[in-house]
Amino acid sequence: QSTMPTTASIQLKSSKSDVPTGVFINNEWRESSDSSTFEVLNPATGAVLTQVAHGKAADVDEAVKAARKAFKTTWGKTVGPEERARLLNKLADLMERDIEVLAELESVNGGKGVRIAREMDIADTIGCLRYYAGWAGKVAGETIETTPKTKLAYTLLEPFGVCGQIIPWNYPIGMWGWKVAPALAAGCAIVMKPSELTPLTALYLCNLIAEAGYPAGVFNLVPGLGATAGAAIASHMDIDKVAFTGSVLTGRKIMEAAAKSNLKKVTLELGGKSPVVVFPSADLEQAANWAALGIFFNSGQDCTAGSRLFVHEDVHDKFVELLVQKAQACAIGNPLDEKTSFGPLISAQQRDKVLSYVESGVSEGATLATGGKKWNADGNEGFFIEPTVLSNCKPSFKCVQEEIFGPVASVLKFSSEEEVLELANSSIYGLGAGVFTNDAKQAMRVSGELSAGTVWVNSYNLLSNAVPFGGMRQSGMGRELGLAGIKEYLAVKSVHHNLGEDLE
Ligand code: TXE
Repeated sequence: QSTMPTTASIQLKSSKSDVPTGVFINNEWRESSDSSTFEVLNPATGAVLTQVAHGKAADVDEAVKAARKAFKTTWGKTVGPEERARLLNKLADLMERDIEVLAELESVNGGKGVRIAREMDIADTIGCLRYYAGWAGKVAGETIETTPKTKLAYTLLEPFGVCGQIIPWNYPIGMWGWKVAPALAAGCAIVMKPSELTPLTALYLCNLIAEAGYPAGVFNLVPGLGATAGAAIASHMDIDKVAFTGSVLTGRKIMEAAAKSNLKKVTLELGGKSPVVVFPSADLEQAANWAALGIFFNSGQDCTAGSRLFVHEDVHDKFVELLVQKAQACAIGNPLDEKTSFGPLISAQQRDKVLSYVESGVSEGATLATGGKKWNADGNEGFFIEPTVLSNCKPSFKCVQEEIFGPVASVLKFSSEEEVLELANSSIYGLGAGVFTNDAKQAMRVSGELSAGTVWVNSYNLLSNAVPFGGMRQSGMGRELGLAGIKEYLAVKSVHHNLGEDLE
């Protein structure tokens, strides 16, 4: 716990990058209030990358004051929608300029294949900033007829105010973008806490926010732990809304803290145990490709991971054979290698949790069709595990019921549409679902019956910045992306305007 340097020099592929490691308030860097720090690791090697400032309640408090001031003065008073759009586009341009550093940093800290980080995570985030730049000033209220000639009623959509945003480690830049873009387009001010496991790209992006020309205090970043900085955001009396992505357990704590403090508005994007249903008429090769993407993309650390695979008995054995092939073909390796698409899990703890689910599946009677072990190249200490398929699973197994958040597909056999719908929908979660069939009527029927925030037909895990995303039941509340996403940052104000009725 030595005195914190304000930047760290991080070794990337062929050069080093200076990354700020402090608390970002009012477009300036500072140490945390008690000068404490926490360690950040490279999950592919287990090596310490740097120390980062450990923000506490006092830092969150300072950040909220800065955000409130910006909201009351510059940002909330004099900066109009066209300027908000220009700034978002400018920020997108700066991300594009620095895309290589960002991609390598995301790869080194998050364990993602660098090409995936560049072409998907970051490219999509740049798109998200531009998409919401387009909405700034275009989400309007309505005029409502009440009493003809004498009264006019209308609604205004006003920025919610100071928003807390707490994000996870599985898509550090992606979740940054989903939170920042709609909030800034709407005119809110932000106090964000990145995951303690992956703060580096969020820290780097602060400098781009200042360079883009955002007024001081519009965006503030307090790196820290959940129990310290995170809890302080959730229970702060002067934060108007908190947006969270992460586990159900933590989502519950955030709602509770919001309820016990100032009843701030809460939006939650939580976990999932998403079903993927393969009917006999499906193109099996395609179904296996998408299903493999659904469970192995991002090494399975994906809230919509298609982790419960229901396969019709007529095609079951063939499908499992194909899925095993796809699992074994995953490009596992050093994330900084352009070819790598399957990196390590984020931490030793996460890896051990995933392995314990594999063990429990096997002990309950599942067949380990492939994978299930740690994977280490050249004796490195990274947190890799092999892509894994557990077949012959039963609905009661723990590996079928609980979110694993790793590259483990649990395959179950079914015989009728009615039976599989019942099984697919019996989960506390309702985030994603997939259906593979070449029968168009069946596709309509089943996608209508699957209870999830997003249903994919003959594909999986495809997202668009223009299409709302979010969960049902314990997968969360509220929506991100699309028009629905910006509306979560706008409050409806109704104005009754009296034009002529006088009281006697
Ligand atoms: O998540 P947490 P963890 C699931 C996944 C994973 C499990 C545990 O199943 O195995 O969660 O991961 C902050 N008040 N998902 O422990 O705790 C924390 O600092 C306020 C699914 O890493 O939910 C981080 O910034 N904030 C998920 C963020 O919450 C708190 C993505 C997420 O961490 C807090 C990640 C508190 N009391 C994990 N405690 C998805 N839906 O994509 C922690 N945090």
